[in-house]
Amino acid sequence: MVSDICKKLFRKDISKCTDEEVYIALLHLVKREAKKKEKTGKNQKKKLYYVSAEFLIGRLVGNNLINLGIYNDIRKELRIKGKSLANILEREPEPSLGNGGLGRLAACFLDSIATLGLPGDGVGICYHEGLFYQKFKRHRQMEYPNAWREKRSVLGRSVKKYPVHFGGFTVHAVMYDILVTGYNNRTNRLHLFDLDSVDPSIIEKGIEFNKANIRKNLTLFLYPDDSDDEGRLLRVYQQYFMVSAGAQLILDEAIERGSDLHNLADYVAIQINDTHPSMIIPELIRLLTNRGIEWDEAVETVTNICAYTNHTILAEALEKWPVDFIKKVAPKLLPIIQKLDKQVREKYNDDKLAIIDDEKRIHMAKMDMHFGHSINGVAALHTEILKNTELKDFYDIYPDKFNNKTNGITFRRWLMECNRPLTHFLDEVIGTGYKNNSNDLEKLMSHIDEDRTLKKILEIKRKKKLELVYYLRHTMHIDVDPNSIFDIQVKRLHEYKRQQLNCLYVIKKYFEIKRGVRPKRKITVIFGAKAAPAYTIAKDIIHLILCLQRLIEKDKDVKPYLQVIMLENYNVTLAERVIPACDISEQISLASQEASGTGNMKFMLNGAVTLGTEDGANVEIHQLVGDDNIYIFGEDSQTVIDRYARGDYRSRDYYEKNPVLKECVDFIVSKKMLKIGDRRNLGRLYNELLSKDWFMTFPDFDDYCQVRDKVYEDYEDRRAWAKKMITNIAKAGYFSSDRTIKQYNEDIWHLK
Ligand code: 26Q
Repeated sequence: MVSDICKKLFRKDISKCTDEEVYIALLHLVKREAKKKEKTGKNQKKKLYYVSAEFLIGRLVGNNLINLGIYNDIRKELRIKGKSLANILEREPEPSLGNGGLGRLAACFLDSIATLGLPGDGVGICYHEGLFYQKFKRHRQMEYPNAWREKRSVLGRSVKKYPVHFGGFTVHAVMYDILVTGYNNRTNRLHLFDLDSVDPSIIEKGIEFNKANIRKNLTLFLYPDDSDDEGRLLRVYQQYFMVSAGAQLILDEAIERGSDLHNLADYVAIQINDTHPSMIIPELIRLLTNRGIEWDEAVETVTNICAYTNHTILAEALEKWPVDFIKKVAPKLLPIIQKLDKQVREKYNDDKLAIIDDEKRIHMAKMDMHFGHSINGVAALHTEILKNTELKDFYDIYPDKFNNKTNGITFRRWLMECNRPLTHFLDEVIGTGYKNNSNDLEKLMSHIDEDRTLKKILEIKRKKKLELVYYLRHTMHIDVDPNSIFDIQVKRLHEYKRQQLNCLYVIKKYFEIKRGVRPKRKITVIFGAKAAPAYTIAKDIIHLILCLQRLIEKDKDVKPYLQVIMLENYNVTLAERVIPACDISEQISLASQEASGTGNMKFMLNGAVTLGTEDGANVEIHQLVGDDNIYIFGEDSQTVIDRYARGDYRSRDYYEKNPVLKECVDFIVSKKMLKIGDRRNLGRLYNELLSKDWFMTFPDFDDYCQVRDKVYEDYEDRRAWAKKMITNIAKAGYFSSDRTIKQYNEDIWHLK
């Protein structure tokens, strides 16, 4: 198949083609085959639009080959011609069009929507540069542009263009499409909007650029911060650009499918991925009233179409835009939002429920909750916290709108693509049914006492560890002992995720080893994380990790027993290498703070055992695998929530009462550390922990250390450990995003 395309494109036999040429041929092949599975036309009535500022899709060619069912054939075809498919796929740049969990979830959802054969497209922004490329220099994070678009890529320019009216000027959004293949099923699309006038030459040092020139910078960067203030206005421009073009597309397509706009809710469902696309609500009301629909009817229709997902309880992530921003960016929306606010105030006469507060800020989530028909959290605990605490006022007036949709992951990428040995083994032992019905993984439980199965599962883990060792050796020039325990924490860097707690344990181990108390087996602690460029403490934590890495590497006494690695530029591609090689999955957020987590699910599916708090989806993992197959530590969410409410946490009290903890914390600013690192960074982090420790690492420290030591002890009983691995894999079926999407469809979208 590829051979024919090579002949046509390059007029030579595939064996004479370069890898680059074969890659181009694969792009052609994938697009051609995917298009054959598109279902357009009038026979489909209702369609879903998943609107999101982020789609962290990762590399697509290999994934498409799997979903199209031709991966093995192509691999064989290439092998006969002396080509390695795996090597060729390495050539693809990763589209990193997201920050982390929320963006990756959107990508998993598109895969599942197509796999279930549902009509549903993504709508987003075609950033030129994905999330910044991270490098380490002098033990610090440096940020660089991360271009991913090439002349020939998975991206295709469409003929569709939509005007977007900003205050004072109009631009034209151009639509680009990426084909989204379902596994043995239909093809949908991801529509990404771009602006022709955007100009990459305005990029200055690193990822700095002129934030004022909207025509030149609008879609240049994925705005990388979940925390800082700079560029907030640009972010609002991006959001309005996306939803205005998206809303026009949605209406056009609905009319094409036969809607007269009065019955739009029978033709369209919109899922609003956190508050980033919330302006689609007033924008749709605007467009409908412009086209002759009465105000009340327009509001009711839009309410019936839109549904909102909340991904976080962190106050700083709940978007509140100043009225002046909207006046500047989308002046036509302001009167609409004001009218909606007035309606809410008249009905409820309660400031807490109002959309616009007394500081003239627009609460996007509040608009979503009043003028959408569904509000969902992303894991059982998260939804309960929303109902009882964060969004309680809204739960009181709209109890029926609230529902939970525990997150999931696509098994195509996070098992079949990234762990082929495990996939083959499962095929052999339980058949291939689990690929369409993930609950079939449970069948593995009936093999849990077989020596062969236990041996095999350990072998597969070893193989994936060796692959990672090889990769780290050849790309990052790091030597890792494959016989060591791989203890891994990879995720965005954020204080609430508590990479700093992991560091405190590392320091404690370091002291023990120095004193001659050595672990039975070497421990390799692996981190991977990007910090928002303006998030100072997060960057200080990266500095701490890199300093520890260096310190231990240079210490002859400690090095044989302990290694710390901070992976550079952690992204989806690297995740696919790291996760299958993991023994212990660190999911140690402060209870109540991690809405769900999805990395936890990916690790579990690949046979890692979780060391975690009762937070997010960890709670559900715990329930599924039982006490013997997960390691839980720390205070529970209610204790944490109550302590926040009392406001009486004083980290210094813990520090003063606990000499072991004190020794570890003090080490951050010890002579040894200051010889490697910078006093400003390490001192700031030390002070932050002592004077604030907002995410309460100290109260969990003792328990964490004890439980983590127990994990290492248990690891030595290889047979018992293999059973834990098997149980985790067998119970991971629940976390397929196919299940999540079925639930969204049954409860919210109602697509046929
Ligand atoms: C908001 C305002 C201004 C600038 C940036 C932002 C912003 C950007 C990104 C706020 C939040 C995000 C991303 C949030 C996110 O990734 N949340 C994660 O979502 C996952 C999928 O549901 C969950 O599993 C994680 O627990 C949650 O942290």
